[in-house]
Amino acid sequence: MKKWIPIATGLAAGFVAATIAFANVSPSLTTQASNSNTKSDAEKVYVPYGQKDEYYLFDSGGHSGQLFVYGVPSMREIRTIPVFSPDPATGYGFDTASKKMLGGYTWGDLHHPAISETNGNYNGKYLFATDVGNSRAAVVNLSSFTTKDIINVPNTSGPHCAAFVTQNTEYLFLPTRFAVPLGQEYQPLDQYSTKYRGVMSALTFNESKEKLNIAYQVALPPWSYDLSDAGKKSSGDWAVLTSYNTEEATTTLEINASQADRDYIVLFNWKELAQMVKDGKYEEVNGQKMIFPEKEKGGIYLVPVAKSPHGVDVTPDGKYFIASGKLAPMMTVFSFEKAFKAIENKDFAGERNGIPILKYKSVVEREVNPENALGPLHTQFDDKGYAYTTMFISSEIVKWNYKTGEVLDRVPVQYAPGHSVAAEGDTASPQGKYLVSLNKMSKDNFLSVGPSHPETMQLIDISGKKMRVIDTVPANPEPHYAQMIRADKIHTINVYPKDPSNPDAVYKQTDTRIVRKGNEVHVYGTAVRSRFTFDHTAKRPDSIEVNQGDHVFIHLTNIDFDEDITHGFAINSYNLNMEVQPGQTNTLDFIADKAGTYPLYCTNFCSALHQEMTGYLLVKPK
Ligand code: CUK
Ligand code: CUA
Repeated sequence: MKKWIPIATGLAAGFVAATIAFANVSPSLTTQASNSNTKSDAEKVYVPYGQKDEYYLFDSGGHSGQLFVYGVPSMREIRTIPVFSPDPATGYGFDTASKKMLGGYTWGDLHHPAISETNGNYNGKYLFATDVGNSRAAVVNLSSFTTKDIINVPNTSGPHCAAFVTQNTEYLFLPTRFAVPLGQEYQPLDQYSTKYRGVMSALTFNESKEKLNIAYQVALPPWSYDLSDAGKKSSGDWAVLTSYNTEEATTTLEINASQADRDYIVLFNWKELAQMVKDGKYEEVNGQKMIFPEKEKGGIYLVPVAKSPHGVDVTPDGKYFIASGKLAPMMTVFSFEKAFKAIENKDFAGERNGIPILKYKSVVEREVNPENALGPLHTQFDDKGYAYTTMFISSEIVKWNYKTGEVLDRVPVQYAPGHSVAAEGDTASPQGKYLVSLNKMSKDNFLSVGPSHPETMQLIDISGKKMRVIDTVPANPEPHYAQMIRADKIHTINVYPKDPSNPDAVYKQTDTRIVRKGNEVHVYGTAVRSRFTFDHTAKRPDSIEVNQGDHVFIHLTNIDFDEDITHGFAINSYNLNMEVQPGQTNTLDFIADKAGTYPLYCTNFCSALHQEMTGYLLVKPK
């Protein structure tokens, strides 16, 4: 049993209550140690050689811009999927298609992954994600674990809370964390309340084209919109998001955005909003269809909530939404049914910016306030109807019954959990079994690597009455949200199928050729163990000769239709690398601006003769 010495110092600097909270949490460690179990913790996380994990965990890479894939329960990292930032190892952001997709950005901040859903359950086909850093959204194909499309979302700044999808992936909503003037034009901050907006965007996904589209946007008041979730079943047409800084402060938000006792949950009916757009009740703003709630009524309501909330999560039965207090030490359970009734009866307590405010009392179901639990952020669910809420400040997970408010168990985590993720824990059918706590600060869990410690993920067995931490692993910065899906729901391809319609693809060495069009040179080549062929008629088929200043396109097809035989392609001193997976065609284009002789080689070890898989790029001086 590990012995934890809580280190309050610095961890929750500024939170006076931190020490008290730790003092409260510590005794339960003893309870955990004496919680005898037939299987040891080591056995529970051990996946024997030759066997596979039961779940995939897709973990947000935060400000790395990437997505990390783990297996659960082994907690082994299997793959990094580059999404919003380049990845030199796979050549993502180097090859022509992914470079275009990244649009010149070399950084992203991926907070929330969301797996596509059918009837409120993960279908394992796609994963969506948003970039808070550069206001983008992306879609990852889960048959190849590759990013297929990235879209820039205008009129918005820092789409944080999403991606969250509706129960049949009709929409993907991106509410914004920062309010900005529409189109991000210059406006003095003194004009904040009148000229700034917090825009929420509704995106659709065209599966056959694997393309994201912006369907419409809503110009919400200039507040910060934080987390959000879509309804399920009886609340399936609705979605909720939390707001803060309804004070509309423009400086020192730490103090000024926490003045008012209440902020709001935004409750909206996305079907009604879509109908409004159909009926032309919108204005065109920078090419987008923008609904202005102060001009067109309907579809959006405000629910008062304890100040500066963070997460809001819909229960698996779709009946309630739970707001986590962040600053208020409680979880507030709201009833959709009550909200619908209040809307029907027009039982409003006024409005803000034209949006009706529902009465807190007419929507709230209960407030749950576990003793000394501080900083509730996010809630997940299991298969038995229990909720699990992360407590950032008191560093624990609280298990509770959202139908009765009864607190059932608490387990300390090390330290400061943001989100947690349970197996399919935000769907209509959570699996129970496992919960992973995504911790912001590890504090001495691992060998020292200097002043900044790695983050951690802690695997918690939630199958029994008592939660039990069974493993702790280091995590790359920075786990925000994650999604855990049953492994048998993911169907990956073994090789890329031949695509006769792709003009860049060459499937036979005898079809390889180099075509010149003015100063553009197109190389249609193949890679196969263990040689490149760029022009089969040439004296040296594995070398390319161009003139200085030529725009060179290398279209390379991996004709090893054999699982896991991936080739790479790099040109020495040209700062270029790309990858071609089995059966895949990929293009790299560059200006041959440096004259000289440059070896080219395969970067991915592919056979015993991998070292021999080389050639030359000869650039003839002008
Ligand atoms: S946020 Cu990071 S802890 Cu981006 Cu989901 Cu709450
Ligand atoms: Cu091909 Cu190494």
